[in-house]
Amino acid sequence: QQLSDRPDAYPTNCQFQLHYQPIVLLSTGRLAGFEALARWIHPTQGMISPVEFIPIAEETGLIVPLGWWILREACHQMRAWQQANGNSCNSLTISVNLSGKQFLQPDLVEQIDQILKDTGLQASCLKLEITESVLIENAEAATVSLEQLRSRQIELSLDDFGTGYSSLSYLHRFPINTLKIDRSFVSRLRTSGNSRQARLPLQIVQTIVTLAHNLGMDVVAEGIETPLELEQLRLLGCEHGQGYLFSKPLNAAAAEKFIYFR
Ligand code: G
Ligand code: G
Ligand code: MN
Ligand code: NA
Repeated sequence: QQLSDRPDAYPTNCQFQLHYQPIVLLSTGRLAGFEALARWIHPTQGMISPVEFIPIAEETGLIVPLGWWILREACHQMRAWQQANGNSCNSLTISVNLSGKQFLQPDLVEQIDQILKDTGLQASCLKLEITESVLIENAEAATVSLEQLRSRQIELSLDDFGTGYSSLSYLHRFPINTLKIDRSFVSRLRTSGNSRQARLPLQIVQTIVTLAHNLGMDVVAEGIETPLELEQLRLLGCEHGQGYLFSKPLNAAAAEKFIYFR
């Protein structure tokens, strides 16, 4: 048995932790789920951002066992929250980022099946976040894997939308449920005024939302920081959002409180 199959085989001084950022329904502000975000708590350097260690883990291949540990931990945590709440929050989703290398593993679907089985989490509560570049560079294989995941009712999100190739010709081929608008587009909504230039950010987001809806996808806006951004996104019909306006990523104990007061 591989180490990646056995989280209990990790030392208790494991330096990785997951934080959880709430994703809310913009119309009501209610909690829809969380995005799991990895943190490396280094004994001397303190918290190291995934922006630093994920690329290194990718290069060394460590992302694969680390990625399975992250997925297992996130599924286990969500199932534990559901059980602790008498299953009243069974419709909450847990979103987990998959790196390109992890997504392209030949045993991807088997690993995910095993993790769902072991943790007891319903497939429809799991949402996998994949970036568009991974899908576009590996379109054939990606389509097969995505379809296998969808046939299990696992949800699929396209992460950081708008920052990569945004190959519109490919987008309709992938069975994606949710499009996540990158926070760079959301933060540009902060500019105000009525000039053509000032309205451009709003029009870009509107175009993305319309595109997603026409393809049967719902939309999560990332990085919402101000009430003005929230209001504009609501008016544009964007269903879900996450960002510091609602909450920063929280450790498990703090995230659990968010469930109680949802
Ligand atoms: O959480 P922020 O907290 O700094 O995350 C920064 C970036 O790291 C994001 O682009 C996010 O997608 C990525 N990231 C965070 N956690 C994970 C993870 O568990 N796996 C992968 N592949 N990427 C992650
Ligand atoms: O997967 P991804 O690239 O989308 O990861 C989300 C990243 O965005 C994480 O690093 C998270 O800490 C960060 N983040 C979440 N909400 C906000 C926000 O409101 N503002 C900013 N600047 N960053 C955010
Ligand atoms: Mn993400
Ligand atoms: Na993103």
